[in-house]
Amino acid sequence: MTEDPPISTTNVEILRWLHATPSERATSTDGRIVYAVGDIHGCYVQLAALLEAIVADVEAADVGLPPLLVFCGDYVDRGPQSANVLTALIWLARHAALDVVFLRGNHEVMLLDFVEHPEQNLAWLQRDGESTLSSYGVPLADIVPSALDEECFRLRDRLLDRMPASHLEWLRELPVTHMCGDYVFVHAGLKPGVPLSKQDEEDCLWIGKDFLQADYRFEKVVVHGHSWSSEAPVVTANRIGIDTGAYATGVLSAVRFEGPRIAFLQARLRGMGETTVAFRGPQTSPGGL
Ligand SMILES: [Mn+2]
Repeated sequence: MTEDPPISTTNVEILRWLHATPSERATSTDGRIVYAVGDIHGCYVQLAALLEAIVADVEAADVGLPPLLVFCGDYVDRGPQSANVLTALIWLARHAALDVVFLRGNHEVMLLDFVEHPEQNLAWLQRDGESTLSSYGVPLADIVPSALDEECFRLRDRLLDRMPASHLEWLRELPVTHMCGDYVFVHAGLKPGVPLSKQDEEDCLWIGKDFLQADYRFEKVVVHGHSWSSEAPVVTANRIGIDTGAYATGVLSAVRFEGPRIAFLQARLRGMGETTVAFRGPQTSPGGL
């Protein structure tokens, strides 16, 4: 079984700022406050701190409809505590006084593919999945790489012994996109030139520069994760990227929409961030976000 999650988030700093310019294209969030959270990748401590900050923000706001909280996928792999992240998210879905949507990321797909066909997913196991198996108490450390194609079935079975059934069930049900007001939420992005209703699932989960470098205007502004280059979220005319590489930078980001107003929250683990240029958002606005 998984270890108890650490409860201290004192080593995490919360940063909040209002984006300088309101969105011109996206003015509607269907009358509610909407939050979207970027790629967590097993970074449970930052997730816990960010959720605390979001809950406090919700309590301070004068809201009619319950706020919507969208997670943009890639909950597992790379970071240290994937099992605890899934436990926390499933708890949140059951208990939070928010509407919560969890999107599918390509790392959730790779984990499920490993469960179905371990022998075909050894590259994932060695590259990104090792930390996820380890978080469920299934270490790979004593297995030599050349033995993996035989050992992978045993590793899969040990993982299934230790993974709560609710985790597997939850992973299998994640939707690929979600829409609210003038925004569409998706893990990786969308294929330029293709209407929202005709998007291919593979593109939604995996697309890279074909989406990032295009200035194509979809029917809605795209909010996505999957690709990061620094600790700063990216805002362009057609998309908002909120993956800030938490597993490498220590920084987990969320965006907050209220009508045309765009704001950001970040949970920053102290003592990390050497891999990128330090980023400080503009200071907190006086009235909160
Ligand atoms: Mn991804």
